[in-house]
Amino acid sequence: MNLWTLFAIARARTPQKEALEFVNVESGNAPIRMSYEELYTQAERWATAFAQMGLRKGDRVAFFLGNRPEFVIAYLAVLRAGAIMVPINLRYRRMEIYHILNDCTPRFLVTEKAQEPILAELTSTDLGGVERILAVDAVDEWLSPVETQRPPLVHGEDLALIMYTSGTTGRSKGAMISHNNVLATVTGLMAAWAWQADDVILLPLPLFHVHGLVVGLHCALASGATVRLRPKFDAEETIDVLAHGGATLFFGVPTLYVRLLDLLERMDPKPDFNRMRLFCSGSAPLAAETYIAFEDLTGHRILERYGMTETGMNLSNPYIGPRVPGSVGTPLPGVFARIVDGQNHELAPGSEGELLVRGSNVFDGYWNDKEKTAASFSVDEAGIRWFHTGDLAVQDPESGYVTLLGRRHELIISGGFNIYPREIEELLLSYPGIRDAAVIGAPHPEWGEVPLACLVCEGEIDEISLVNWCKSQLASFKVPRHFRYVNELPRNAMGKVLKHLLK
Ligand code: MLC
Ligand code: AMP
Repeated sequence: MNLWTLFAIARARTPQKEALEFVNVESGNAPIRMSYEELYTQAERWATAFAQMGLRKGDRVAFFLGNRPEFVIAYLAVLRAGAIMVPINLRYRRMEIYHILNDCTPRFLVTEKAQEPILAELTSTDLGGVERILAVDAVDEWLSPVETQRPPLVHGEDLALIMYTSGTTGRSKGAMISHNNVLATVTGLMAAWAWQADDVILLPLPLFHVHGLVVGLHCALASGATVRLRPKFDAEETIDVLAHGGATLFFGVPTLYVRLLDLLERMDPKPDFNRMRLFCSGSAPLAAETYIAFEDLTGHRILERYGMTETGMNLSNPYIGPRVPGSVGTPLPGVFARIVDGQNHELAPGSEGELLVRGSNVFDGYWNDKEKTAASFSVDEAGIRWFHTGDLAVQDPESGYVTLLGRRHELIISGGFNIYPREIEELLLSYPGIRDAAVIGAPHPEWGEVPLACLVCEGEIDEISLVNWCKSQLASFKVPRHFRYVNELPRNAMGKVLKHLLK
């Protein structure tokens, strides 16, 4: 079994069913619709073209493109060809793209014409040996009519994805995710959330992350459901689609719910989402106030779940049964979780500690990084390997529900995107006049958290120039929103900045 066969089963069952609908409100273009059969045929054709251009099993293919039907076609084609998809956050800029391409050395870079100005800033060194840049909206240039070839045998243990996720060292690490890992999350969620073939999901989340790609797209395609894909989130259009019975499911990061609420509060009369059967939230903590306000305004209780790039989905509130605001529920089918102290001893329910997980959903390690892989796992008394999530948690002794309390590491989550302070600190330190820098997360009503930089400077710094310079190097959501100037940073005897004091 692999992810292509999972999709092929759905296509064999209902070939004429609509798999994908794509609407770009800004462009005003007519919707694009594809049946399971059409998606299958196109993906096969692209897989053959990739193979003819020299793509082999195990090769990496980087994706730098927005949500669009061709993303799905190309991705399925990569899986069919036995290659590994490496998605890149579209907001990433030169430094970040350079690191990913040079770390996993993809043979092809799949992109779109709109990204050409950004890619034009990359030198051949930045591209890390990419042999071909394939724009999905210029297929005439590379998609020649070809005979279908016999695809390679792809096993469940083979890698499907390398997804870059923030690293403690400042540079992101490539999580190696197998077909089986994704299958485990998908089958677990299909059972837990009662996915059905007549489900329709409105999906504006980016396909370059686990949330959009695995929880949204793969679950839908495996269920024979319909995906209403959007290039970006638009609160007005979302409410319009949901109020007209256009979907049964909606998944968002908390920022999306904050924006929906903002609009819903101003609407009179309130829309009726009566075809909707499930609103889910994840990727960052959903504030209890958001949960309550959403229920008050819509009558729907948001189902909060918890996952990670490295593990897919781990815990979830129940589909049937009480959903508790502020809690992430219990382990999904096939997932095992425990909460441990600093010596990796399992704690009794009610005690706070680090959350460890294991299961077929958990990845095997980081690409080219045995050291960080080893540091992320531990082996228990029975010889079983557990992944250290870095998230602090407590389990309710009565209900068994888990509540997340924060993170062991310094990760900042802004609107569902991860930011590692170290990466920004290193950049700030290379700016003339900055002697020392520390970045922390500041609370923000819409984004959850935003980066705030504490700087020790020689003389005055022009903040506007500094911000513009940072934006030219990094994704703009990582650029500090606030600056504070201090004479020195509080450090412990080891020289480590005491960030809790800065906060
Ligand atoms: C955009 N901006 C952000 C931001 N996204 N700032 C802070 N945090 C963010 N997340 C900034 C841009 O830098 C830009 O700033 C300005 O907002 C407008 O950009 P935009 O691209 O037009 O924004 P918008 O389309 O409105 O995007 C907001 C968003 C997006 C919430 C829709 O951030 C998003 O799709 N987030 C979801 C991320 C996600 O799917 N995470 C899942 C990770 S998987 P400027 O200065 O340039 O104007 C995972 C596992 C799990 O964590 O459990 O699911
Ligand atoms: P990523 O590396 O992008 O996959 O982010 C994973 C991290 O997102 C987890 O380690 C958590 O810290 C956070 N996260 C995901 N879901 C939730 C949630 N429901 N509540 C709080 N934090 C979450």
